Amino acid sequence: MKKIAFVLGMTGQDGPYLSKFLLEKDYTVYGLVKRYSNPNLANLKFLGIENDVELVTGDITDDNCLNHLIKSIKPDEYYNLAAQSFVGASWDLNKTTSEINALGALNSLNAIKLHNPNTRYYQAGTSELFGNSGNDMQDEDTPFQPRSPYAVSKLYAHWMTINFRESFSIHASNGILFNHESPIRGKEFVTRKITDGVAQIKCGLSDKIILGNLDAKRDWGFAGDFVEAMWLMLQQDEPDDYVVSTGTQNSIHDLLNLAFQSVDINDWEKYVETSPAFKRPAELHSLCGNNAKAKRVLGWEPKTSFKELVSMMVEEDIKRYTK
Ligand code: NAP
Ligand code: G4F
Repeated sequence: MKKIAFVLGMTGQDGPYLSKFLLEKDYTVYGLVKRYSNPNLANLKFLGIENDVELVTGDITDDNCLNHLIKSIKPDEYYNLAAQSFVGASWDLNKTTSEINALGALNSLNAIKLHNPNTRYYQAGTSELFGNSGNDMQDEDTPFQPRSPYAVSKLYAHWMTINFRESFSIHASNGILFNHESPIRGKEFVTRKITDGVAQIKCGLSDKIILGNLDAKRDWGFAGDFVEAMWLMLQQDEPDDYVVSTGTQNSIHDLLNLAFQSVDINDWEKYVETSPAFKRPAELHSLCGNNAKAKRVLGWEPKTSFKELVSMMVEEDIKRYTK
């Protein structure tokens, strides 16, 4: 019998990469898509899987809808990747962010408990939980100090996942994922904003990129590598929580250097401006994940270097402007 996976967040970045990975493992993949007047399946099309997944209409904030879908799909594995995932927007959208990210996780866990308790649950957690921890590297034992409404909403989902595991024996795991990017990353996130901006500059379509805090440091990996760790968590006998990261850190200056270098521009400073409009009410300065547990228990390793990731993203953005 083919295994059935239900992926929420199907139109985003990770949903399509995870679905492609699961299809290659011969899963039947259902994907939740919100109702739109103009559906956006561009990311599924980019990976060539738009006709291989079963799309169902729904919304994670609608508990009736999830109850009905769990009853009818009866998934073996449920990947909750649905979110208002842009930290920068979460101050203005704090209620929406909480309804989707926090209560959406609760709706999911309740639907599983009530209608198919053997479904294994993956919660898309985040390194944003750590805040400005003060540690050089963060691991599963680092205390959480969330600094944005986004991070606070994900903290609720993190603990609710653990609560359902401990109270009702649901196989529910938290992936605490550090930043991961790809050519289908949303253009508001800093990596894609830069690679898209560099591509436009290279193609003569623009002459500047306007950014916020250039001193922030992140542990950036490739989404295509990270989705394997999500799947591996649900293959373990026991549910647990894992940091997933590359263990290397770069600054936005490093990102700019590599992105511009990949198109042979070495004097990038003249193309980059900063504006307070892209700064946040509370910044998170430095993140770098210790992935020892994921390596040891899951046997997971990141495969793509930061340099390869940035080149891949710039290359794809240039293709989009030169088609
Ligand atoms: P993304 O590109 O922003 O995708 C989010 C997805 O959630 C989209 O498909 C979006 O649909 C969907 N969604 C939003 N509101 C929904 C609702 N009410 N009901 C159902 N679906 C809804 O995010 P991502 O980068 O793929 O990340 C996947 C998950 O991992 C998110 O939970 C994110 O918070 C978490 N995470 C991401 C990273 C990272 O670096 N990428 C790191 C740690 C954790 P629409 O497009 O239709 O709005
Ligand atoms: O690319 P970002 O918007 O990603 P951020 O805030 O780290 O969040 C992403 O990763 C999290 C995991 O740690 C996920 F949970 C979350 O869903 C999302 O995927 O910003 C990265 C850094 C920040 O410090 C920001 O202030 O880049 C800085 N930055 C500087 N200029 C900018 C800009 N960020 C954006 N988006 N746009 C700018 O112009």
